[in-house]
Amino acid sequence: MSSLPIMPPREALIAGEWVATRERLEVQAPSSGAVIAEIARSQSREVETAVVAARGAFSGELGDWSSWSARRRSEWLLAFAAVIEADHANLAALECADTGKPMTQARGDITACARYFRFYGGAADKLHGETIPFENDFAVMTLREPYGVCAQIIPWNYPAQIFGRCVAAALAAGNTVVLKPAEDACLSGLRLAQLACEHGLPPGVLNVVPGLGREAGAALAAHSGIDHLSFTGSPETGTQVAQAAAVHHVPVTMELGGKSPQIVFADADMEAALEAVVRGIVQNAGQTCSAGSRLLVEASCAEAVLGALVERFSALRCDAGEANADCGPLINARQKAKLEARLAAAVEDGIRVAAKGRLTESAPVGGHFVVPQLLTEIPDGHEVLKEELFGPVLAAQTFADEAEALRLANATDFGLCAGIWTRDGGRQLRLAKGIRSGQVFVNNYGAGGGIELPFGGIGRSGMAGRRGSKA
Ligand code: TXE
Repeated sequence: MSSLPIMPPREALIAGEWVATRERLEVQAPSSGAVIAEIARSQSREVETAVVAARGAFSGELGDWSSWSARRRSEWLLAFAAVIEADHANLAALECADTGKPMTQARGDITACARYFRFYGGAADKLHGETIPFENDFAVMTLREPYGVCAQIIPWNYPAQIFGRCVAAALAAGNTVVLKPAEDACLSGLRLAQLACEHGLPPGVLNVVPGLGREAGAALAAHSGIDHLSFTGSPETGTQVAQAAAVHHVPVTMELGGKSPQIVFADADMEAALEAVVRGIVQNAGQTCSAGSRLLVEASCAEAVLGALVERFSALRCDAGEANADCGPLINARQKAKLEARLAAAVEDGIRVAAKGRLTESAPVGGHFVVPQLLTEIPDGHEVLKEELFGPVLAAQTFADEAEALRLANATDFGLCAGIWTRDGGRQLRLAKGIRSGQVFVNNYGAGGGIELPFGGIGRSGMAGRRGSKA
């Protein structure tokens, strides 16, 4: 295994100072189970001072952020993208150690994080209002104004990317931020915050309160001093967070996961489809909100497609992130136990594990590994077709015709992403319109959505707005 990267301060960042907490949380490497760091365990006290600092920075009582013009914010964000790129190897090593994801994916995530800062840096001085024709003696205009203090609660699956997506967008518009990273993976976020301070971001503009969801997260969601709340995580926690924010009429943006279908017709470019179907579920060990976790395959080609997938799944290898195999571990023992229990129940219900990948011999013993698996012969309406398993597990079904494909695609409360694989142009358009989903890809599948594309879902996948793009 490679040596550990440069560690950032593991404290809370409040008003530009690193503040130690009495209680600490251990951070485990998912690849080995070894403790690699201790981080601050922020409580409502730290959240309170962080919100006060963010308010001070926004109002102009702390630092000079409120006097920064849109152009100056733009220049800072663009320059910060270059700072991230200069620290790329270190940030990627931190992300790989902290999340267990294969190194190539960790590197891609840091590149994406820098691109978010570059994209929103470019947008910062282009957020125009409108003029509205009205009665002759009126000149009517709309002003695009910042919310103020933005609370951001982010998960552990793509910590650096989601940091970029949330923080860069908020700063571009002139907001200040209190960020609650996930207790399971917050090292890249702390390093990014450290770099931002060193790079001249005024105190209080970005505050970070590492800690537990039920403590720091709950205190932040319930705080009356925030002006907007953005949450990425499970639907269940999302409900609690949205209820807490509603008490103070704080607007929320919720990104809550998915059960996204990849629909393969017999006329598809099979090589491209198979490649994307495997990548769409194995990437990040399936711990991706937009993972293509369901396969719908046309009955007339099902034997050939499933046969090819059995071969591909059997060839997949799991190992520590640093070993850069096809698939890394799950984030923690709890997620692994939850997934294994669901898989055992599925087998008891008669579902067939048609293929499994393998753990390499060099994989560390204490890692939270679950090998990639292909499930077939699934009864209609079974839990594995409806619930987010959040692991490298693909649930396959067949369909007879386009109407059945549409019915099955929509047979879930989630609606985040979908992939349609067919050369038939009419069918592409009909299905793209008919599928209840925030994004639909045709002959492609882009888990993660892309920086420039509006990303977000409907139903249980989330509400109130999109991430990425200028949406
Ligand atoms: O998520 P939580 P968990 C889904 C995925 C996974 C499941 C559970 O299906 O299996 O969620 O993962 C903070 N008040 N996704 O338990 O609880 C927490 O500290 C305020 C989908 O890790 O939603 C973390 O920062 N905050 C997903 C964040 O919420 C609270 C990404 C997410 O944790 C809180 C991750 C509370 N009461 C999991 N409780 C996606 N959409 O990509 C927890 N948190």
